[in-house]
Amino acid sequence: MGGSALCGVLLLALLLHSNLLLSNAESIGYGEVQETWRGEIEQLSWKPRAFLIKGFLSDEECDHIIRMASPKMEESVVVDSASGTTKKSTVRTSTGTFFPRGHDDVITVIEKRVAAVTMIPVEHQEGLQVLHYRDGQKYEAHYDYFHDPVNTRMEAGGQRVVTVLMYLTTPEHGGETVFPDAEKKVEGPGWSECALKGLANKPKRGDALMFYSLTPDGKKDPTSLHGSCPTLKGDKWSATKWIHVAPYGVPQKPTSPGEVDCIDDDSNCPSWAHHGECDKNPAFMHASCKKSCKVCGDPAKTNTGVVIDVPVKTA
Ligand SMILES: O=C(O)CCC(=O)C(=O)O
Repeated sequence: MGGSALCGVLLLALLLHSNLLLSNAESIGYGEVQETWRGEIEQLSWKPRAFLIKGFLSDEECDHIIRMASPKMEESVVVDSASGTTKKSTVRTSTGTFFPRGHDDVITVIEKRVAAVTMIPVEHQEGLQVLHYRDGQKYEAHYDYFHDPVNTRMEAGGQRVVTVLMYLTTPEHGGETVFPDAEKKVEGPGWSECALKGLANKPKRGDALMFYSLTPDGKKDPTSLHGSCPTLKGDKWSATKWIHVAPYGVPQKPTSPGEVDCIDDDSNCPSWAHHGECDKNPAFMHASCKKSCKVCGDPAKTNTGVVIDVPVKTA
């Protein structure tokens, strides 16, 4: 075979190979992953299983999330293990807000990218939690997996398996995400005192930290204990995706024939309604949690025109 013919064959093989990669990427998840994002992933630790994904978000995506979140920020809450409901806590002093899955086009694209890197369908993701820390604000070490039976119900997605923590800004000092019980620790200059107590990662705008809360055999991984060190200089903004072992937010079935139009689309609606989300976030809640918000049968209240949670599709 002549040189140019050989080149042609090699080129064809390369094209076929890249098409194969593309079609694999498009079919990840129950829905479609239309973009073919490629990035650099650095393995940070085996215990916990933690990876740094460099350049996961663009500057425009970081700015979009901060711009959307800024007017909605409130004092952060944590989940109460005994009841499974949320409560204010001193362990988390940041402010925060939350966007339901599929909130807008930018968030939808990011969710598909999270599905691609975790290889877990979008339908297993919770909404997007956005946090803002400054002036020493922190999040004490905690586990992302649940300890209570309420939040681990299979209808609620079961246990959280993996977290993708995206950094939207680069604080000047502090604000590291720290794993105090990891098998190795960071050392050397440049880390805050808190970060030196464990394995730590410095927030860098656009990067994402992916770590598993469960071991490969499905057990809770105690080395996934983590927190946010105090942000000592500058501002830290982060956006978190918690991903469950099963689809999260599966539509609830009506309880009687008379309730056909009066249902909650998400098993978390009663808890959200209990915490005042019907008033704080009416556009989403009146569309998705009609039963819990008691807005059934009033088209003025239910036809909000907002993008609501991505419906669960079967494979
Ligand atoms: O912002 C951080 O570095 C930690 C956030 C966190 O622990 C969480 O969202 O579960």
